[in-house]
Amino acid sequence: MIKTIATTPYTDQKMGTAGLRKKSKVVMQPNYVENFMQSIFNTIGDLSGKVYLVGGDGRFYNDIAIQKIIKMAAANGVAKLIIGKDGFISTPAGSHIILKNKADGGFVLSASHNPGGENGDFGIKYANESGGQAPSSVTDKIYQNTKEIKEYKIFDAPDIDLSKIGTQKLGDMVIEIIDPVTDYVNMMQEIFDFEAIKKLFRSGFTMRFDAMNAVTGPYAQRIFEEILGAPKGSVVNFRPLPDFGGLHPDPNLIYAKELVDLMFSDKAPDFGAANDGDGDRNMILGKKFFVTPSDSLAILTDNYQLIPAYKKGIFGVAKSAATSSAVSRVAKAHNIGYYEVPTGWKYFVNLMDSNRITFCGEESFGTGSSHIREKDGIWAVLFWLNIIAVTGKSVEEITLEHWKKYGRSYYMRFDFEGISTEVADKLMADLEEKLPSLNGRNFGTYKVSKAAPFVYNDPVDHSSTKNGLVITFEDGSRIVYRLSGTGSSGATLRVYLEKYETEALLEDPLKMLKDILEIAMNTAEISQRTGKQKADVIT
Ligand code: VG1
Ligand code: CO
Repeated sequence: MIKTIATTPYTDQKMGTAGLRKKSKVVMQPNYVENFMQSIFNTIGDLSGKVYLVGGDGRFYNDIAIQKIIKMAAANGVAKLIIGKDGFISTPAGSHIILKNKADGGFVLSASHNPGGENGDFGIKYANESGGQAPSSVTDKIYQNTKEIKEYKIFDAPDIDLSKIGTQKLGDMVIEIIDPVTDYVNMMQEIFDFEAIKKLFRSGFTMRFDAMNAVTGPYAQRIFEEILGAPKGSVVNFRPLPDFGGLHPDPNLIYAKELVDLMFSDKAPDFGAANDGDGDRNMILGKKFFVTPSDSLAILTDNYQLIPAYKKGIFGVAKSAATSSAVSRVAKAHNIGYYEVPTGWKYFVNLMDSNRITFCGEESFGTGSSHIREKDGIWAVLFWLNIIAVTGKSVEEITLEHWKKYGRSYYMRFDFEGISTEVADKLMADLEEKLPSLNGRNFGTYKVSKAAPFVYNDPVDHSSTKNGLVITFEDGSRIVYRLSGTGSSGATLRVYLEKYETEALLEDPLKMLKDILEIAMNTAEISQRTGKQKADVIT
């Protein structure tokens, strides 16, 4: 019943910032998923006794890819698969299942915040036994394997029914179908003060959670409406759809438009939040008020004592280099460890495993803690609700008080999308060459204090990673340039800007960052090289 099928390699199966991410049509090519999965299995080696989690965000091709993975796992000698009912699991819930069951890893079928559907994107995130995504040292080996693969193994059997919770077998492999929501909900109840949040809703507090027709709908309905008592209808777009109902499930001011329009209208509820396709990103809004993810990380960290699971104390905190410096000031005030890593959650995993950090976050709407090894959208929403419940303050009040205490890092990100890879690579290479000559140079009132690539030396495994180019000015303002590693075609240049202010706390970020934006555009010759006068997406 086990078939060995001859295949030829694809040359593009390299994992990026967070797994393999491609156009759905690319993944639908013959043997594409099979080659990739076999390469992972080959890289792991002996699979006897091994247990893996499998599930996805429900996007187009989830159902087909998952059946291939199940049959290949059985053929390759995997002992057991734990699978979310109907093939669904959010990225954070998946990480939790891996840790809780001491599994050897997992596969989350998602292209995260990228659009779905036949003309959208598909992806596979590969986690190892840490519960976090495999490090580059491993993904490099897998990529090597994909370039040499000659055959794969697959079980010749009918599709497995994923709709019933319980245990079944395929050959010698055990398949356990689980409710993907229950364990996750229990974990959240252990972390946060649910009683305080229930009381908050009983007092008339209102919220809107937009699941963007992606995986977190069932989690959000269970937690916010059924358990915490938010009015029915508080969770919208709660049904996971293969094409996300045409939405782009990226929770930011542009793509979560319906939510943003409501929150900036006179009908705004007290609190608004959204998650991305696979449930690891979050956006936090108050009435007519938006909290940047960088500020959110700083505010959560500053308030850790209000949360039952953290009140006895936390280890340090980490952020990606591109994220604003806001949390660094909180770390200093609380006298806890502080780390800066390259973009991508996998770089936080060693820091969590070695008890160096408890919280971490990225400017790209990712926040989380060491309760799992992925960022966690619903966790961040509950953290905010818990703070609001205990302090009785609004999102805006909490944020303004934070700025008064610590100052404000005005922060924005500018994305230049759909650039040819050649142009983008050359822009970065030329800019890197130019950096040393910028040291000490004046741009108007801004003086460069340091211009260099960002290099991270992991204190745990001693690997070294270069990611992005950073220009720092004497007043602490910064420009970070890097190329996206999650796109499915062409290149996206991301330009991250920040400026620190202690007096003018209520200005328009674009106005505050206008001069730095001009310096960033000119220094990298963005318009000349890309033909774009302005960014395609600004967040
Ligand atoms: C983007 C973000 C990064 C995030 C990654 C995965 O990567 O910038 O911060 O970790 O997406 O997010 P890039 O390389 O395109 O900038 V998601 O929600 O996969 O899981
Ligand atoms: Co995601």
